[in-house]
Formats: sequence, C-alpha cells, structure tokens
Amino acid sequence: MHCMYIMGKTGDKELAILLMALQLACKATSRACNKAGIAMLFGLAGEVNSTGDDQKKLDVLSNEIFIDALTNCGACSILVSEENEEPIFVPQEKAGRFVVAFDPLDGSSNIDCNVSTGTIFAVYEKTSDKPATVDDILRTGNDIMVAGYCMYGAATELVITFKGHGVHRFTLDPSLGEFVHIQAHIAMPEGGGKKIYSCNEGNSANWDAAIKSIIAKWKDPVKPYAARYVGSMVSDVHRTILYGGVYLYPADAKSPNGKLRVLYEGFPMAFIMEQAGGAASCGLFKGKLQRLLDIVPKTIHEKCPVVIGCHRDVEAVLNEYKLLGLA
Ligand code: AHM
Ligand code: MG
Repeated sequence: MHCMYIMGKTGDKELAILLMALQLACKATSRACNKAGIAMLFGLAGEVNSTGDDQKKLDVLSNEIFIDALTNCGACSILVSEENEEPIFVPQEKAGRFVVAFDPLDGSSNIDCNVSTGTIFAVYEKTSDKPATVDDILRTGNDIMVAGYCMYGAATELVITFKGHGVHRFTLDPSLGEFVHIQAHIAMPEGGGKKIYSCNEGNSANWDAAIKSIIAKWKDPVKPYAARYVGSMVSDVHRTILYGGVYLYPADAKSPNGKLRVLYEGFPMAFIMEQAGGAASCGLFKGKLQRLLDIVPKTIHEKCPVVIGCHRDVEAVLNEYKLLGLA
C-alpha cells in the first residue's frame, strides 16, 4: 500500500516501482524470519562478510532476496550491500535511475534467539544520465532521497521517509500480505520524550571521557534515565523515535570509527531521525564534532560513530565534549 501512497505524494512512477521491489523483499525476509526455526534457517552459513563478520544463513538468504528484487525491478543501477565486498552493478539493460545501499538483515547476533532484526536502506538518485559509477553512492547523507527500515519483530513494520514528505509507518498485515499505512508524519515526542539511553555499556572502559561522563550523569540517583538495549539497531532506533531518548554506538579506544557502517546503517537512520524531528551526530570524530549526514564516505563499507535521538539528549552529549574542553 505504501507504494500507492508514495505515488500519490510524489507522482514518481520509477520510485514507486523501486519501493514495490523493496517492500516485496521485506515481505520475503519477514516470512523467512518467521519460518526460520521450522525451515532450519538458524545458524552460520560458513562464510565471512565484507566487514569480517560470520554470515548467518538468514544474512545470506535475505541478501539474495534483496539483490534479486532490486536488480530485476528495472529502477536501480548500483547496489551496495553489507554482505558484498564490492558494489553490484546492475546490467545496463535492467538499469534505472536509483542507487541503493542496504543492510539486508541487521542485528545478526539476535537472529538465532528470535529477537527482532531488521533491514535498513538508503536510496539516492544517480547524478547524471551516464552509466552509474561508485561515486553515485559515495555522497553525503544529505543527498539521500528515500530512507527506511523494516523491523522483523512481534509484527513486521516498515518505516520510510522520502525527503520533504515526512516519516511514515506501515505494518504488514499477514492475512492480506500487504503493508498497511498506520501512522503518517511520525515525529519524536515533544521535549525529547522518555529519558532512555541505549548503548552497549560493555564497551564503556574504552569510551572517551565525554561519553563516560554523560552516561554517568544520566544515572542520576534521584531521576535516572532508563537503560534499554536490544542490540538490533532497527529496534533500538524504532523505540527511540516512538518513545524518545537516545541511541549511541560511539567511537572508542579500540574502534576509533565506531562499529556501524556509514552507508547502510548510519546515514539512513540519521536521515530518518532528522526527518522525524530528532538529531544525528557522530560525537567527536576525527578531531571535531560532526553532524552524521555531513560525512563524505570514501569507501563503501566505511564506519562512523553514531549518536542519534532527541535534541535534548544528542545536544547533552555534544555539550559534554565542550564542558570537558574536548571540542
Ligand atoms: P551487524 O550488522 O553485524 O548486525 O551489526 C550491527 C548491529 C546493530 O544492529 C547493533 O546496534 C549493533 O551491531 C550491536 O553491536 P554490539 O553487539 O557490539 O552491541
Ligand atoms: Mg548486518
């Protein structure tokens, strides 16, 4: 249903075809997640992906589903997937106007215990009529045209934003096999919403002084923030948008660029967060405080630190760097 909705809003038929392909791939991945136990789809596939992680069977299957849907829809020129070392060039006879970066199944560590996972994607328009090159995707996040994620949780939900048309929420109705539009123009709660911080605190010994200090402040003995961490970015960001608070995967002494990938994790989630009225930063990255969407990636699997959520909490993180004289 969302394709019709988007067609109605933008009148862009090729974009509607692309979104039709994306939603089909989300539905097929949702079905694979639902049936994983029965179909023996839990466990490792025996390969390692572009960033050196062990691939799960469902990582491989969902990646095939997305590549198949996107290369055959006629609307894409280049695909970048977390699971493929190199960009995928769509054959010229099937090539279209868009380039897409995606993580087909994010939250791999949660697959085998049936905790929610998700797909994350960002869509750009090619910069010229010539055949696309990798430069069509190595651009700032400000150039994103459409970003979205699909969460495979208690229900399958698709959240999508297309520049200037707000953030929209759809739930898969399994009996109909369709995404039903359930909420238009999602906005972060007024004033920042619930006081929740979400991060892997197991890494705290290696964080910089500002991150350590702001998290310590949020453990106020009288009015503490709540800590919530699923460990699947899609679920943690989804909760942050709907309830409020902040999600962080900061840089640390062991991983100076953080863990999350710019093109298919950082950028799309930052874009959605800003479109929903929130903020997205890297914190202190390469010597300065940086807005996440302003990064210009040089390689397709590059990483960046992520601090995204309501203005109240993202600005508290940035202020902490200033208070400590680090920025
Ligand atoms: P993945 O692409 O290997 O699944 O890693 C991305 C995930 C995010 O969804 C999540 O926020 C983060 O990695 C969790 O990492 P950690 O297990 O280090 O807390
Ligand atoms: Mg992943």
